[in-house]
Amino acid sequence: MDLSPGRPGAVRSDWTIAEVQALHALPFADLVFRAQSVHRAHFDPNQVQVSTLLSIKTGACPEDCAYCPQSIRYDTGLEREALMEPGAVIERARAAKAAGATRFCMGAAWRSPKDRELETVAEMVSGVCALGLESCATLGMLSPAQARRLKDAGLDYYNHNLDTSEEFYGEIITTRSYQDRLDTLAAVRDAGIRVCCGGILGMGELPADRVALLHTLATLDPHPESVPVNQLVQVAGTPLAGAAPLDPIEFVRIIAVARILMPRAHVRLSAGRGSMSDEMQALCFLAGANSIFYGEKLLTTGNPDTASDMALFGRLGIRPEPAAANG
Ligand code: SAM
Ligand code: DTB
Ligand code: SF4
Repeated sequence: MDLSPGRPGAVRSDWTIAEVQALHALPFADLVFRAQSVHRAHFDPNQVQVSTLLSIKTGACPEDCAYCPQSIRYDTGLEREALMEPGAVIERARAAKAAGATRFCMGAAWRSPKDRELETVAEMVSGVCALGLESCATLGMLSPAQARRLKDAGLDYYNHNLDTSEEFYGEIITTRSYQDRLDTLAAVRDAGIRVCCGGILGMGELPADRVALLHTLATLDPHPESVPVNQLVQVAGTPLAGAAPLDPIEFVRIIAVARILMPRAHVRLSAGRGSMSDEMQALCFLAGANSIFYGEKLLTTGNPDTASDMALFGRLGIRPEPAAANG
């Protein structure tokens, strides 16, 4: 494929909303063919990156994200847990590596970390990197100095999702703004940490909100290195429990459009795989998804077991992607 500027598959940050809408509206076969063509120009189509998640601090979060079982405002029956000890986290990372993960992502139910807490996370990050794993953290909002501290500890990726369009954001979260999210993303980028940023589908948003989210992500310059596309995991007690389920074909379309817009990003088929058929996951890989969360648990909810994921990889001829060198 010709990757020179202006050709399909070239990396651009000047996408217009009209272009994103037009991709989203393509006949399904045309869209998936184009996404797979872009995918093949940049990646081995038979390799998928595998990340394992661990909740290092669980529940009692002051934010009001309507999807989240960890918000203190909703009674979801979740047991709160204090920040883990670094040694215990590193043991879990070792086990994830032994099971075949190449990246270890640590998530904390914070609005933003206190500096003392960040020091403990920095110790975890160094320990994870020393195992030869890629490290990722998601801790809420960061100041520029906090982002630099994590970079010094060796952090490879920071996950911070925009979740939906700016227009719909206020329907989902009232305790922070879209601009707060963009500010943290800029701090992470400026610190030299790779950016993992995506969203959640199936929260009652309109197709135009999904298009707008992709447009925002694809006009970041540079693009996020990693784009998680989550399907809402409905948790009883959260305001979004009972939301109308998303059409699976629409989910695959969003994966395909993300792949075309951000050709070099790893597009992660993230939360929600537990309720997807093998055939739907295969369609997502065909549409350009090339990363998954691997391990029986996401943060607080379930994920397919590792044996069934390896069996699915086997049936599809997919190999786990080797770890990139740290740094
Ligand atoms: N507290 C930090 C924050 O919100 O940035 C980090 C942890 S938070 C749990 C990380 C991400 O998990 C959220 O941005 C959201 O995209 C995703 N998430 C949370 N609950 C979810 C759910 N029920 N279904 C799908 N994704 C979810
Ligand atoms: C992301 O985009 N999805 C992950 C990760 N980043 C941190 C989290 C999914 C959480 C699903 C609900 C739960 O298990 O608590
Ligand atoms: Fe807190 Fe993050 Fe959950 Fe929002 S998504 S309630 S910030 S843990």
